[in-house]
Amino acid sequence: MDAVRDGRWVRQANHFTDRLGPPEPGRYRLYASYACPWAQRVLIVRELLGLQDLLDVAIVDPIRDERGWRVPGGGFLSELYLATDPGFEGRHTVPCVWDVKERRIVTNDFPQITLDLETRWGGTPDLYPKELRDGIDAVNDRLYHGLNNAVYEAGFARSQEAYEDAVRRVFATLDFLEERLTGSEFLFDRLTESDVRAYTTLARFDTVYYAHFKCSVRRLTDYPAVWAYARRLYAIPAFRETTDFDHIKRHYYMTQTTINPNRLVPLGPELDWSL
Ligand SMILES: N[C@@H](CCC(=O)N[C@@H](CS)C(=O)NCC(=O)O)C(=O)O
Repeated sequence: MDAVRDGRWVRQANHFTDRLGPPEPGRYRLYASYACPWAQRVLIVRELLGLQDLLDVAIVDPIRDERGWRVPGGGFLSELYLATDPGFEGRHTVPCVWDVKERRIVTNDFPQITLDLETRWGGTPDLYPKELRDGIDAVNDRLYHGLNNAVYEAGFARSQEAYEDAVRRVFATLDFLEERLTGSEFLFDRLTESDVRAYTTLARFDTVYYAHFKCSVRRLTDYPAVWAYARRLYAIPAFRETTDFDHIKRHYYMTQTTINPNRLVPLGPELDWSL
């Protein structure tokens, strides 16, 4: 389970960490939410690499209640977790990959799922090219601690100090991205895994993280290069078609009731994501 240490919110470790075997049509099913940035990464990569026929997808209901994520056809994601490990006590999270043949969750290790699709299942473009891997890993690490997870650390902080530390990291990372993307189309010389990881947080930034997680020093739209970059990615079908602002808003504002107890969903902001 997540922990709170000195007012800091600490995410639970990923519990199921087996690796995906070779692709086999009908064998693996991805459970994902359009609301969830970690799950959207996998949805984007699946489409970019054209793996739709090899990896089935089940999209969960955006509103989670005390029983957790509701899966299509009735039932809850927790049943799959408990079928795999009856003693599992953590949160039942998306994304996770269910092995239809062995009836078990293979992995909920979100950073590894996309890398496995890229390196073991293939397809083009190559989002994790060998010659760029060290650089991509370093940028991904920076993105995780300074942006992807830092917005959650800000939102769920239990002390002013922990909140401020997280928010400073968020805006330092946006400053870094602004500099890196000024004059560049992508974070590297082509589209890579790092762009997928950056995008899913940027897509939620002004709509959710700014208000709900109090990451409100500046808006994404105040960063000309980063905002143009986010819209450039949104223009790519794999990014756009897996971005559902309605699921995103209803999920965060209606499910995370410790920080939004009245479950009101804001009407704004009005944003024009077209290029
Ligand atoms: N697997 C990671 C990250 C994935 C994650 O946090 N997914 C969220 C949605 S964005 C989720 O499924 N939460 C379910 C819950 O908290 O019960 C974790 O355990 O923290």
